Amino acid sequence: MVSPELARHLTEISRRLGRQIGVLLGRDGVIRHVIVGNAHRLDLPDVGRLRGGVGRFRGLRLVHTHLKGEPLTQDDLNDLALLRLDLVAAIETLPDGLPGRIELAHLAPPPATATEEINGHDLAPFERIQAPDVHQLKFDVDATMRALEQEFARITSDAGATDKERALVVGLVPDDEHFEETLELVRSAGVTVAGTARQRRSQVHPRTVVGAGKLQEIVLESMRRRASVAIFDIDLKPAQARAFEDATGLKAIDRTQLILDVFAQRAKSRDGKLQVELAQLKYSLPRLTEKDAGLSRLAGGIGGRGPGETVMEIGRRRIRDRIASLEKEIESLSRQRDLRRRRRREEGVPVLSIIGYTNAGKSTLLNALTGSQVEAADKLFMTLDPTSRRLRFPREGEVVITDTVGFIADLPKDLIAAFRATLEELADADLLLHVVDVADPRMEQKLQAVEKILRELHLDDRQRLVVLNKADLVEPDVARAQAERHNGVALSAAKRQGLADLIHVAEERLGRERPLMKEYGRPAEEAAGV
Ligand SMILES: Nc1nc2c(ncn2[C@@H]2O[C@H](COP(=O)(O)OP(=O)(O)OP(=O)(O)O)[C@@H](O)[C@H]2O)c(=O)[nH]1
Ligand SMILES: [Mg+2]
Repeated sequence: MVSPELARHLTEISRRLGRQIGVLLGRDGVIRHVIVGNAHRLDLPDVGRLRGGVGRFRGLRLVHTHLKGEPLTQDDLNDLALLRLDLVAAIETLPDGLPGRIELAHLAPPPATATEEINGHDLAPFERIQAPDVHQLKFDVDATMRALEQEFARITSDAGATDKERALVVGLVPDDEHFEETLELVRSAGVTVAGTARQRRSQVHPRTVVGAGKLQEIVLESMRRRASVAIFDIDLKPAQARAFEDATGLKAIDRTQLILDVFAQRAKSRDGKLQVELAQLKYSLPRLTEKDAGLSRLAGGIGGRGPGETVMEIGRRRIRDRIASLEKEIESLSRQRDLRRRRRREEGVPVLSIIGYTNAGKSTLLNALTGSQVEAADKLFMTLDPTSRRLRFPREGEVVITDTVGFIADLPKDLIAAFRATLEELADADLLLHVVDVADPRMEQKLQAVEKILRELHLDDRQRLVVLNKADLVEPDVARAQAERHNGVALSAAKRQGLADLIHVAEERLGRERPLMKEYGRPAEEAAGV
C-alpha cells in the first residue's frame, strides 16, 4: 500500500512543516498528486468527476500523515466516498518524524442482495484496518480492489442483468406518504428502486441539495446498491442539480422530471406526445450544460471558452426552434379539438368529465359506465390522453363522458401545460365527477390536492360530484359515511356496484328531468374521439 521509504519521507516532511502531507497513488504505485495540508486536514485537488462509474473505483488511493496519530476523520471518509478513492490511509507522525501507527479504510463490500429492502445503515459502510506500523500492515491493495470491484459487478448481474436503470430515491420531505408516492412514481417510470436515503429535517441545502454528511451517505449507498441515478422527492433548481451531480457523480432527477418521464412513457396520442415533448424541452432549456451540448469539460481553457459558448447557444437555439414548432402544431391540433367540441355544444350534449387523483379508478369507471376498454392499471398516470365516449340512447338523450389524466399533489406549473387537451375538455364539462379512492388512507389529502389544482386552473366554479370509488375495499358503513360527508356517491367501478346511483345523482345535479341513460354499460352506440 505504501513503501516504508515513502511513509518515512512523508512523516519526516510532515514533522518538519507541522502540516499533513498526502500523496495520491495510482494502482501502479506511481505518485499522481502531492498535497500539503495544514495541521488538521488536507484539501484534495480536483481529480475530475467519475460520472456514472457505478461500483467502479477511481484507482487512486490517498496516503497521508496525521500529526498526532488521530484516527481517520469524517473528512477523510468523505473524500473516500465522494471521490470514490480506492482507500484512504493515515500514518501517525511520531515526534522524531518517523512513521508510527497506520490506519486505512476502504468501502465495505455491497450487501448480499441488491434489492434487499434498504436499511443499509445496519451495515458498516467502511472497512477499517489498523496496524502498529507500516511494516506490520498486511494489505494487498490490488487483490482487495479487484475483489471489491467483482463484488459490485456481481450485484448487477444478480439484479437480472436488466437494462433497467437503478435509482437511489432520496426523500427530503419528512412526510412518509409523500415518500411512498415518490417510490410509486419511480416504479411507474419503470425504474428499479435500488435503495433509499431519507432526511428527517425538511431542510434543503441551498447549494448541493443535501449537506456533506448526507452526500457521503448517498454516494456510499449508490455504490453499494449500484444505483447510477438519484431521484428526489422535491424539485431542484438547475444549479443545485448540477452541484449535486458534480459532488456525487450521480445523475440527479427531480420530481418534475420524474413525472415527465412517466408521462413520456404513457403518451400514446400524437397530441399527448407533442405536449410531453414540449414540457420536457421547456424543462431542460435552463438546465442545458456544456456537457449535454457535446462539449467535454476538457475542451475548456484557452481557446475552449468561445466555442463552448457557441455550441451551447446552438443547442439552445435548436431547442427553442423545436419548442416553437411544437407549440404551433399543438395549437393547430387544439383548434381541431375545439371544432369538435363546438359541434358537441351546439348539439347540446351534456359533458361529464371524470377527474381525480391518479390511480383513483377513473378509467375503470369510464369503462364500467360505457363498456369501453380504456387501459386501467395499478400504475400512476396510466391514462394521459383524454378519452371521450358518447353514449346515445334513442329516447333518453345522450351524454359525453370523458376520462382524463390523473392529478397529483404539487403539480408543477410547467406540467399543467402538458395537460392542455385535458384542460380543454374540463373547461367544457357540465359536471365534474371527482373520483376518489375511499380505501386510501390519504383520501382526504388527495381530495384537497385535486381541489387545489382545480382552483389553480380556475375550474373551481364547476359543478362537482364526489365519487367514492373502491367501496368494495371498505366496510359498507365507512363508504356510506364518506358519501354522506362529501355529499357524493359511493360505488365500486371494478365490481360495477352503485353505478345506477351515480347516474341518478348526476342527473339530479345536471337538473335534467329525463334520465341521462337508461341502461348504463350497454351503449347503443359508442364513438371514440367525440
Ligand atoms: N378494488 C377495486 N379496485 C379498483 C376499483 N376501481 C379501480 N380499481 C383499481 O384501481 C387501479 C387504478 O385504476 P384506473 O382505472 O387505472 O385508475 P385511474 O384513476 O384511471 O388512474 P390513472 O389513469 O393512472 O390516473 C386499477 O388497478 C383498478 O383495477 C374498484 O372499484 N375497486
Ligand atoms: Mg386512467
